[in-house]
Amino acid sequence: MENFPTTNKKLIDWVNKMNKLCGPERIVWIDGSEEQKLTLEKECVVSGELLRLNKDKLPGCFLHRTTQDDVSRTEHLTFICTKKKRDAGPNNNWMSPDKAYRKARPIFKGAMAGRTMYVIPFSMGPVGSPFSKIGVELTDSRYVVLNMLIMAHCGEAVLRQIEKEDDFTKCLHSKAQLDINKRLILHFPEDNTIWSVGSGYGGNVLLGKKCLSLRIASYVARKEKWMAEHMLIMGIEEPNGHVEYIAAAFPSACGKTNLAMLVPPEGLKQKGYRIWTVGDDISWMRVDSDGSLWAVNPETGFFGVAPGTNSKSNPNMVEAIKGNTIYTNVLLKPDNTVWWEGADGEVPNQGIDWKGNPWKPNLKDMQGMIIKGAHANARFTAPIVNCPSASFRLEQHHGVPISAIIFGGRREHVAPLVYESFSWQHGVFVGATMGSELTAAQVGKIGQVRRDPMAMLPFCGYNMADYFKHWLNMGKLMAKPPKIFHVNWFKTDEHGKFLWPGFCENLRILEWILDRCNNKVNAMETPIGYLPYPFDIDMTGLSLTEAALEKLLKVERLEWLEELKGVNKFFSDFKKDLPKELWEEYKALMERLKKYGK
Ligand code: GTP
Ligand code: SPV
Ligand code: MN
Repeated sequence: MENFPTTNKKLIDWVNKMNKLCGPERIVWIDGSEEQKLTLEKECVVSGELLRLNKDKLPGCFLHRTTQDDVSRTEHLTFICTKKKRDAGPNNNWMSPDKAYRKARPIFKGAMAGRTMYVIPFSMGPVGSPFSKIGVELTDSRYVVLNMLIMAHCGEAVLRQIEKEDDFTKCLHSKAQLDINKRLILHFPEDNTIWSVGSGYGGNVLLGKKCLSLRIASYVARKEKWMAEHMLIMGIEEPNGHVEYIAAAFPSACGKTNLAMLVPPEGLKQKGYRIWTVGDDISWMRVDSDGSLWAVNPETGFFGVAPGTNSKSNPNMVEAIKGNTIYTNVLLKPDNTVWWEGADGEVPNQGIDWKGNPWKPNLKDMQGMIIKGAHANARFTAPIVNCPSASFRLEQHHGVPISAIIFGGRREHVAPLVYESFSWQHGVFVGATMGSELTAAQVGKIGQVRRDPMAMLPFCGYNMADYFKHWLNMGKLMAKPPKIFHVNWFKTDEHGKFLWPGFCENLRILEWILDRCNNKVNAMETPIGYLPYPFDIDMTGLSLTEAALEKLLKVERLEWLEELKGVNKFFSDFKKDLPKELWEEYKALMERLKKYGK
């Protein structure tokens, strides 16, 4: 038997069992040391898994290319495996645990032959915080190890914690043959287990992220009366030093990362705001003894979308990815730096594209389509501490108090720029009825609208009817629940152009939101909720026509009535399981709309 650096029987038995199944040549335990990391990087460069980037311009940075059919999460191959189908709900693909293990076992069988199996003990949340959860990921991918070292607390300290807690999520990953026909992302909430095979893409293989911190965590959170959400967390500091925190749920590639680290726009600068980034993707929240909702970000890194990231859209991120960053599926420039569509500077006149082919601008494929240098879902993995706006409260075991929860989708029409819900229950309805157009972050037809409640459709590890009930119940546990808002940065005019400039200018809307939380401004009552009076949004330094603002803040009765048809269909899928409060809200909204503007 191997010499294991732990005495925890559960861990030893499980590693031995998986070792037998996957048949690696050897086992290496990840200790979290710099030395081990450097060794792994060197091995990756030799094997070709990573390419070392320009040491002067991008120190400690690497480029990785995935296979061409492994560039985003594969939701159709992702399953929740509970004994009862009902517990997974209509929102998930379901397989019985027996069947799932039976299906995956032969794919894992001997899959690590000739490879090393890495054992990564990791903690989501600060090690030892009562709020944190521990996992151990077994993987045959060094790329996964190096990414996990950025995204979570890994190594020795976590092993010691496992000895105390005697509990952890069992996460097994093998890239196997990277065969999409033998790819499965399986969650067994009843066994506290995740099995992922046949992929090398972030969301499918960094098992601490979506798999543990959202799918498994949401399941656990309901039982333990807390919340695991697909939300950014940010602090907005006023000139007097007071910081207010908000959490916002937008679907994948809809602007969480951008908002979480925005730099105040010129026009608002003299007000002296400062933004603190706590997290850009996941928020774990619980009710504290003060009756408010407190949030922690369980991650230590960003796994962000590269295309569109530049000094104008996100200057803090541009700083954060200058060192110790892993780039995936971006364009390689001749000087060993990287580029993507919408990056700073000029378009390079040549390079190697994300597929590894020679590239130059305006190159077309067989169908006459322009070939992109970077994949639309190309990503970077960077430590949060690299970010100039990183919050000083990141490692605090207690988290930060949340004043407002914001939902938002990518909608050309229907949803106005911002509105406030009437109550917690109405806010839950607003979140539950969210819709968004598909992006490159998931496999599917880009642009198509789908309902994505609380931006959790792909990430809720159980029946969403129960999830909505849980949200309603959480509201009752709070003496001071956050107010709930909805935003839409993506409304377009008749030519399909965005009406709202977005990005840093979004602070103007956050300002209104906080003013509402602090009872500083009045608002207009409409059927869908409270909307701002145009004069309550600070427009200093922004040239936006009155007509555009009016359009952004318009509630289109007919569009909303049409929208409700989609909501009705979505709710009906949950049959009698859907909480009656949501149908009540649905009917009340319908009534208000019918009377509106008549
Ligand atoms: P995940 O990491 O997939 O969960 O996504 P995310 O929600 O963090 O998305 P991100 O911030 O990376 O947003 C990516 C896309 O949204 C890019 O194409 C941005 O250009 C675009 N985007 C972000 N903020 C805005 C905005 O305010 N207005 C507009 N029009 N586009 C935006
Ligand atoms: C998302 O798709 O919401 C992401 C990227 O944050 S991934 O980790 O791949 O899911
Ligand atoms: Mn995400």
